[in-house]
Amino acid sequence: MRLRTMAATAAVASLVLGGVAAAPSFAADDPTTVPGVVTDVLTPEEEAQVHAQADAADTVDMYYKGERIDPASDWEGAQICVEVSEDGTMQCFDNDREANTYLSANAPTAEGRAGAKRALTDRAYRDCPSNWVCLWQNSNYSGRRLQWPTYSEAKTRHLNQYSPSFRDKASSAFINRPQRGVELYDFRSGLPDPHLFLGAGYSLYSNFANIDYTYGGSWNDKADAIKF
Ligand SMILES: [Ca+2]
Repeated sequence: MRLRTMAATAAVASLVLGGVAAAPSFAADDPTTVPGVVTDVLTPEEEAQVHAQADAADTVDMYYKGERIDPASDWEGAQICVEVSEDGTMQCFDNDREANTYLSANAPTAEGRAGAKRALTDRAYRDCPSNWVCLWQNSNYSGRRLQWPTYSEAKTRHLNQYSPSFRDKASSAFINRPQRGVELYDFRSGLPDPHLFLGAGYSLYSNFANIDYTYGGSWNDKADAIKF
């Protein structure tokens, strides 16, 4: 059962967002394909808060091969763009080895650096280093990827700032950390905004087409913003 009541959503919201210790836990050792998802709509108050935190007009500096790029240029061929500063700055890369080599020295948190370093030698590495959150353009963790670190406090980003690749494009995710889930939002005009909680606990979400959307259909290619 994917669609739950408002009460259940509120309970999960407080668990996920209220504190590290109380976050829901799933299988701790291995990534799981069991989606610990909850989807519902925001209250008007929550909606106002999210819109204030993530504006479609937000911009972010993105760099690739030492040059600043225009996100509207479709990343100039890069495949992976990773947030490397709390101000939202992204560094983009051709492949995992390049990304993890850079991040093992330059990620904004010690855990992020450690995860990238481990990924360079881990034979079971799954394309999203430990202590990071990843969102892919296609199902089954394929296509272009956005990647965010784990800060002490959650951040909300509008996916439009990484366009044209990511608004209404996200199709799979990996929450590769033990605690603190991720929330995705779909901004609607004239209707309450749906949101989707993805549980933490090294959780894999291979295909958003399998997650029911509040107003019918699925969450595939719907997300406009992320809280990580
Ligand atoms: Ca949308």
